[in-house]
Amino acid sequence: MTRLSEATLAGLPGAIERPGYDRARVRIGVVHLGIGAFHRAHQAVVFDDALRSGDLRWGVLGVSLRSAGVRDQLQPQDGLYSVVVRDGETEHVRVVGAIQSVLVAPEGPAAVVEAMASPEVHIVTLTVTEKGYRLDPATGALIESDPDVAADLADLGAPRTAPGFLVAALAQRRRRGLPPLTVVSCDNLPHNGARVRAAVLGMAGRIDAGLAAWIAEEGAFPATMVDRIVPATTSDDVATLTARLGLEDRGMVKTEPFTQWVIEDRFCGPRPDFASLGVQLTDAVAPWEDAKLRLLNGAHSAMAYLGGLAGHDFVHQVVAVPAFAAFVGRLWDEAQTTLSPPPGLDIAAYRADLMTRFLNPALQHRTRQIAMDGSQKLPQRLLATIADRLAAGQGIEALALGVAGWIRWQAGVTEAGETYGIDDPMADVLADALRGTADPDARVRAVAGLASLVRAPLGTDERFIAAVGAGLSGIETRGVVAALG
Ligand code: NAI
Ligand code: CS2
Repeated sequence: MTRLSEATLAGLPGAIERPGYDRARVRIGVVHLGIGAFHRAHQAVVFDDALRSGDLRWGVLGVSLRSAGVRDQLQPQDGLYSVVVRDGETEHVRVVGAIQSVLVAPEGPAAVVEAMASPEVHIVTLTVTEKGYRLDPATGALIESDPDVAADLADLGAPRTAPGFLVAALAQRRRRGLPPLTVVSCDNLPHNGARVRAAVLGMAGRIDAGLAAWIAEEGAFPATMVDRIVPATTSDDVATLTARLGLEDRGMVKTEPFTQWVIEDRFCGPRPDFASLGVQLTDAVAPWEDAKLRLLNGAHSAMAYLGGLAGHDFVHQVVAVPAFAAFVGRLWDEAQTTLSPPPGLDIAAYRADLMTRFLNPALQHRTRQIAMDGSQKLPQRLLATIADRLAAGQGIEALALGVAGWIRWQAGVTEAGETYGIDDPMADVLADALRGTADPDARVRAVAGLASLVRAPLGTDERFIAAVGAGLSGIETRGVVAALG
């Protein structure tokens, strides 16, 4: 099948949106680490809008730190790919041209460092997943026992980790008398700017104190809140789009109409006119971040485990069940008392919008995809909320049931007997902790005792252990749906 490319772009059906600017004149101003689906549906679309506005400084060089998949999807397509926006029965397709090329870091780490050290590059964005920063989920410290972190600390000549590439590139820029970079984490982490800054300074400080001081003084690591539901693309998605375009686009992504990007107004160099592109610049990202991570992502994770165990493959199927929708409402009732909503955010309206987004059947958002990396997600999505509720002497029944669902998920078998793998960097640690536990209380204490997962003092709070234990006991003895209450 003929692929989407510069040569075939003009032949697309008329209704398909095209880049609309001369891609040959685009300069690369952004390097993105972690060229996955979310970047292509979110940040790259904003940079594409900047290019459409006539500011041709904002082309993107994508980098995968791990595999060649996306490079092999996009290179034959000259970097072009479709963003397929689905909302119920409606669909809109836009071909994005912002990504100029993709590098696969393990094939040539030096080329990635050189690209990041280019005088025309001012911004590095990242979506390397919560685990990609190599930080302890509970403490936020660099995991120096991580083999790749240890290798980077020993020799930055061929970096392996996101912090390693950032430090190597910043060192190269400093040697060449260039300004540092604005490093923009777009991962679902609280205080993501401070976290990536800590990872970079932690590594730089171990290598060259002067470099670390320069980065700390001159660099910028703005916090962000990012939001757009972007499920993993399936082969059926590609086939359906091929039928519509008459061309094959293996780099396509599917998403929803909603998109939001809130960025701390802290840059150390040039940037697009974000405000004109619908991006919210602020000096207070945390209230936006807390609301999104605790309401959207907290509900997502609780539904992924409880809904997945009950046999639901997709988010829209979970919330279509009244008992689950009511449970999500109770979880939000608990979570929202811990929030300080930013000006302009009406929590009741936000909750209603979230439920509408969850109910969108066209997204086909797999509960299994959300369930992955729970050890990296639950600290900010459920555990921090629980800690705040307990500190205020408030109940945590729904939140605790979400955690109980995650513990039960570790068994690797649904209530119908379907088995699945546990996709989590702490899967073995959790399996070892749970092995041989005799009852729900023992299972909860085994998990609560993992200091790199459950920050003190929550791990020894008997209220936490009792509430999660009650939830787990309900799931194990009465089943998920009955345990929902
Ligand atoms: P994806 O699976 O399409 O891409 C993940 C990217 O992260 C890949 O490039 C992969 O190579 C890289 N990666 C994974 N582990 C890594 C590691 N240890 N070190 C370096 N790179 C690593 O996933 P997608 O959908 O692009 O999501 C990525 C991240 O974006 C999420 O983890 C989340 O933090 C954020 N996000 C995702 C949303 C979504 O709906 N998909 C929405 C909002 C935020
Ligand atoms: C999801 C998020 O996979 C997951 O963990 O909860 O990727 C979610 O789709 C986004 O945060 C929505 O903005």
